[in-house]
Amino acid sequence: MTFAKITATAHYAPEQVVTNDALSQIMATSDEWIASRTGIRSRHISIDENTSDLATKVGQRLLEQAAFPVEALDFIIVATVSPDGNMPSTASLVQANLGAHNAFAFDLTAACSGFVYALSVADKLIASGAYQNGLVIGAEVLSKVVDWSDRATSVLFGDGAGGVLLQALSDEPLILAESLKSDGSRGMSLTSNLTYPTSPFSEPSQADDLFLKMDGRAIFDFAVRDVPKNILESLVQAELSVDEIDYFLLHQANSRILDKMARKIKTDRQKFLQNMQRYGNTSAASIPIILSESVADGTLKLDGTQKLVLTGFGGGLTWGTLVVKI
Ligand code: 4VN
Repeated sequence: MTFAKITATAHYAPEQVVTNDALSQIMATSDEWIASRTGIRSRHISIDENTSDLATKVGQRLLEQAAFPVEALDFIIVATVSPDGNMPSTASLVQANLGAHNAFAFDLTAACSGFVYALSVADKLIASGAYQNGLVIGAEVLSKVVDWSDRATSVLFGDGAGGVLLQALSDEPLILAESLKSDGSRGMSLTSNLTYPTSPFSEPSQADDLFLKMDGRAIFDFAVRDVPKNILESLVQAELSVDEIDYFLLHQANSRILDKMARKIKTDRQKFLQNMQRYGNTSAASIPIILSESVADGTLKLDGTQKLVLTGFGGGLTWGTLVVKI
């Protein structure tokens, strides 16, 4: 059996950096308020690039880095909650932009767990033997989805994209253990782009609710209660102790939440990589961005020696952990 291997990582964010101080010029907030509660100091905000543009940049960088021929791509998965539109999918736009004419392409919607879900799915596509090479990209332009009149949420999010090239060329599994979870019964505590039937045959009852809305307390409590349990269950499944994990790459929503999680799973907080201070919360893009940055700065090596925990959590509700050997 041939397993998937991550052969390249890449990320891209729009050039425009917006600091907390810049936000305090346009709404009643402050660097002190944002930084002390979330760890976020700045974020990238797109002026004119859409989600497919960010994802295409990542795709180009992945192919370039691995000197990989675009026609050999079998699939492209884009995890996003801020697609260019419903049709065509953002992944289809990326396929066209790259000229990946042999690849099938689709978006996967699992909010902040999107990259973790997508990497799990892609791993199975390759493990099945049916497909050999694919791109898994998380990409978001959340600045078009947040409610800029809501200072409680708009300061938390940012734009960016990251991804990996997967190739069937390993005799060892990439994913040592995994646990993907959903609880739709709690889904209304984090919503965006809710739409309702409004045809001439409907009684207009509810108005569309396009912008992002979050019950911060509910999501905070969910993250602290359900996610550490999920990480520990995955480690049990992998028959690994917390100490055998080199680094934990968790969704970059809030550094105080990561502090609490590190305490709950009894690990050194330094092993929780962190970059939300420069990106804010980029939902499905947060894990592939920090993965790519950490490979680029030499913290992580794609040489089969390091074990990582990748954990996403957010809208759906969705959460999930992959224990991977990269
Ligand atoms: C996962 C999480 C969050 C999130 C939840 C709450 C929160 C981020 C509430 C309290 C507030 C500071 C901000 Cl844990 C969001 C997502 C969506 O990607 C996923 N921040 N906060 C305060 O007053 O301290």
